[in-house]
Amino acid sequence: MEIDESEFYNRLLDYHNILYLCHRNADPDALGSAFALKEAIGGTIGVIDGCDRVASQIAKQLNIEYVLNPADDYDLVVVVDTSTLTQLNGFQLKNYAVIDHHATTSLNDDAIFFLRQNRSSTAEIVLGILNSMGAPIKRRTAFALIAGILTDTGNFKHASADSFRAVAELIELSGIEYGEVMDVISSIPQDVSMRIAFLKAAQRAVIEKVDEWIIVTSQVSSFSGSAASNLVLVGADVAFVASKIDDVVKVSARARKYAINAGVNLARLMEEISARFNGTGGGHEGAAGMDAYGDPDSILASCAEYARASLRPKQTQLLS
Ligand SMILES: [Mn+2]
Repeated sequence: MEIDESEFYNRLLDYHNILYLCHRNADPDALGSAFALKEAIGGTIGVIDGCDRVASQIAKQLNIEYVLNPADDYDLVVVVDTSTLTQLNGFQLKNYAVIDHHATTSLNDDAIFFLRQNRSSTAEIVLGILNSMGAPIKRRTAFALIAGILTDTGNFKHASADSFRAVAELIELSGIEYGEVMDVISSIPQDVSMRIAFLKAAQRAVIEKVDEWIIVTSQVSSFSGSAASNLVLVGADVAFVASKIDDVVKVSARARKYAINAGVNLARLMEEISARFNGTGGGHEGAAGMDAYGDPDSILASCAEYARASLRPKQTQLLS
């Protein structure tokens, strides 16, 4: 049976032992929504298989406790932000309700009751429930819901007016600062040694401009793959980052889509260059790596030269 926000809340009050169940690899929308409901109404959060990177970060930051792969011994299971049964990895649903924002939720058919709204995130629907029950919006709840809205809208890229309104309301009611949430969910890793590797990769970057293309090489002692991704993020079209560990030179490469379209194929590049340096390499067109032997500077120079030769001038690419 389909019901509205206040009815959803009233129905939940009939149960004493509620499990808020998130889909596998739970994202911030699922976890944040489950957390807000648990805080307001009581119950337990369940997660199938674990949380994704950002949701794990939020769980850590807010001290959110959840049960991993819970058993079905609850009075009611509230399936959160989930549209199909397969996302629950075969969890046996008996007495359950659904709260979700996806267009079609096949789970609704057998649910005791469900709340579905056409929103950008489940978090926005949960805010509606909290408002209808007159619940105060606490900081942790606001943090979790804003994180859910932000990630489900791709940092507002797919946001509706309602999403902006919901975030504004959450900030206003809780006193939380938007920047606090952004700091946690941004792509910057929390790991200090990883951040230092990124900064060193940028500091040691050898930047080469070929026509309008930018090819960057650098060296770090670890995290070469993420460092190469970051060099692309800050401006490189193609980036090669080497790490020398004992005798082995590990090179990671990343390329922007534009560079791939213009002829760069990092998988082939890594295969060929690694063979020249007694190693092996491969991967994908836009992300590849190798383990080789020799002088890191020479290996990186060979990579850059190969990339240079593969790139068509940008004009040609635009006209084709
Ligand atoms: Mn969602």
